[in-house]
Amino acid sequence: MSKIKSLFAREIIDSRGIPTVEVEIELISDQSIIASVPSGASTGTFEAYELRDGDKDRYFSKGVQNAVSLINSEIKETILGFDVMNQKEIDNTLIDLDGTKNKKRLGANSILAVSLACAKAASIFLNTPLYKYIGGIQNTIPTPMMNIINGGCHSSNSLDFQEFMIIPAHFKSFKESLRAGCEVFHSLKELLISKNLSTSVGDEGGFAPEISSNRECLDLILNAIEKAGYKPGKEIYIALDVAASEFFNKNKYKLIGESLEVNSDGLISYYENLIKNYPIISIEDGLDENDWNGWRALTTEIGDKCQLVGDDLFVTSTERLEKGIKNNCGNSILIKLNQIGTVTETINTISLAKQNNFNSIISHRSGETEETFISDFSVGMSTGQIKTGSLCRSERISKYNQLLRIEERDENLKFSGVEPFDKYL
Ligand code: 2PG
Ligand code: MG
Repeated sequence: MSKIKSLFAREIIDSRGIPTVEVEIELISDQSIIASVPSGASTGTFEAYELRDGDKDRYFSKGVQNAVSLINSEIKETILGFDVMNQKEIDNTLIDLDGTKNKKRLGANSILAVSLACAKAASIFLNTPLYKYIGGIQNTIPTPMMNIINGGCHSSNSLDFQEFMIIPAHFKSFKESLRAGCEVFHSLKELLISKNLSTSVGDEGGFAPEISSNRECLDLILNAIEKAGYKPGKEIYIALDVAASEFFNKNKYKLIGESLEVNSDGLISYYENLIKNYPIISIEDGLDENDWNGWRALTTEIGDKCQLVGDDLFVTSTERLEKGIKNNCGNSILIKLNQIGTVTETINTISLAKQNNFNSIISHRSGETEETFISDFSVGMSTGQIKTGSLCRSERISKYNQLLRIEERDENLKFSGVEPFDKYL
């Protein structure tokens, strides 16, 4: 009864108006579900391949009709009749069918859409919430990282850093943490208005004011936290996604907004200074995706005081994470299902991180849909952290609202709160 009766893919659009893949699965039991995949802008070079049509006459080359037709032909023919309860078998079959190292033939977007749909279908078939189907018995609700100021390639302002986030950690529940985040977001809006700065938002719903200085941005956030009645560094922390690969060129980091051109050591000193002066407890992609020596130095210098997250560096791959662990590069990993392409491989990467005391943070992409898989996934995998954007725009809010529902329905779930950061405080 939990075997796949039919499978159908279509081209839909993401939150940026760019096409992405959606899959609909129907089981023999007549139950059906849909799942869709996200897409990034600041993609790491080593991510699994995202298949786009390249047809200049449609969506500026970004159509996904080829990916869709591969699902509706080859993939469908292969996995019709498979039992969705066998996620590993399905994922391994898809990986083998693709046959390339980085899923270049079928595209990670095609493969992941099917992989997600199968997991969702299994939970529907069992009449079990998705997070319970994915995870064990003792699950936690993640602490959110909320991106309230957008820079880098997610906005058109001149901020070098891509994301300025708040982490409302010292709260009893996700619900209270979310409320604090929203209140800070609104205070920040008022502050921006009072300074005649724009309150328009970037790709992930964070404000994108015409500011070029990182410190000015951090000061605004501190003010907004206080104005909302919270204590920065006590109740709410700050996190950055620098996305440094975006401004690394010929062994130099060029921070145009800051008029700064430095090597790895220079940038590490810059961070040391920042974390001394601001309650920053997490820095993501502080250095370039190939700067392993820099990452090792960064980790040696501040790895005991700050969560150092590899996103472009690790691309959710066990291979790259293993290299990082061996070489003392970073202490945490950002987890994006579409960087690797199947649910099974993503779970393997999270397990490797856990075994090695690395924190895992489940993450959205800058291009999202209404899909809320990552909310359930973060609870099911008990990662303790989720990064899913700002407090506006429905594709971001849908993830937070799903976490609210999960928390409300299951009183055994514990909010992770400050626990993931204990070791850095
Ligand atoms: C990141 C992500 C999500 P993108 O760099 O962490 O915030 O951005 O999806 O553009 O890679
Ligand atoms: Mg990132």
